[in-house]
Amino acid sequence: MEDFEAPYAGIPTFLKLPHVNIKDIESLRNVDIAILGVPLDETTTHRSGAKMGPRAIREASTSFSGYSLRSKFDLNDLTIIDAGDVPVIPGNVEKSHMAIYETVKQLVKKNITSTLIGGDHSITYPAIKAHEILKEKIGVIWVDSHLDFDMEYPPGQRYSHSCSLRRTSELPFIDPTNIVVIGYSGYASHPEHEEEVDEAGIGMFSIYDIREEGLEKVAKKSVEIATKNTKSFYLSVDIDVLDPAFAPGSGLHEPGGLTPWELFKMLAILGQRMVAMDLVEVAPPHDPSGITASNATAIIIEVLSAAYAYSLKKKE
Ligand SMILES: [Mn+2]
Repeated sequence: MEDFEAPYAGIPTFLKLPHVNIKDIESLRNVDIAILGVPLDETTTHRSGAKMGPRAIREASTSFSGYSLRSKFDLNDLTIIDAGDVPVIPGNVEKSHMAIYETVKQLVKKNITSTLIGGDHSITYPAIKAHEILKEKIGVIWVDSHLDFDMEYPPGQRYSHSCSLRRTSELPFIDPTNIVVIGYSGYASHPEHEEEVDEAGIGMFSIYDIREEGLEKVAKKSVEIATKNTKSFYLSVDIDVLDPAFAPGSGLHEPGGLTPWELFKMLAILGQRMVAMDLVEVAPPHDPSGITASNATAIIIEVLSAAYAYSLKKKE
């Protein structure tokens, strides 16, 4: 019998990688990267469906090899696993966030590159909080067409996807001057949102800054900000930074977003110095052709390949 499996056959783990249950992570040795699904969208404030994101992205990813022509790097040369999903509790954001925090903490402890697939953007805060065990400052690069900087939204909700950057900026090991938001476009926001981000000392490159200053310049400046007095940064990518033409399956459309080409080019620079990443807000019920899930897969491959091509080159 041929040792061949069609892309659409078999169990669809991410890139058809081996599945290791996150409960067995303690026994793992020498793993470079763990893919972790976070099927949670309880805090979505517009269109829901992001809890189905991990499964859709895994399925889309079965058509990808794991090679990035851009970075000339093949992820299959690393020890990379699909660690399954964080055991979230439907309807219970607090317990679900605690589960994300505990799971990512285990990966950080073992020096494994966490790669989270959301889920809504609320998952990023507990994932970043898990890095407190490093006992050092880290930066944050937030690629998103929204600022996610509400104090509470809706009223009384402090841990929704609209507040995740605000909560992140309050963490004691994150200096707000090491945070940068890239891709803000503003149709869903109000002028005071920008002022609040600015007053907090957070860097911001809007969609207009990217087009005026150029992708590479913005990416390099962002890395400089995030790594000033830190060794590394957490990279969070909200799929809605892409124009809705390329990512119809998101929780909230922002017309006038980036093209995949622009985003991938930028991520090849941003990916180089990141310590962990997430890709959030893919909502498959609004993604009839599957293009959003395919772009999400490419984003993950571009970031991880850029990170490892860079770190292995540095070691040489
Ligand atoms: Mn977001």
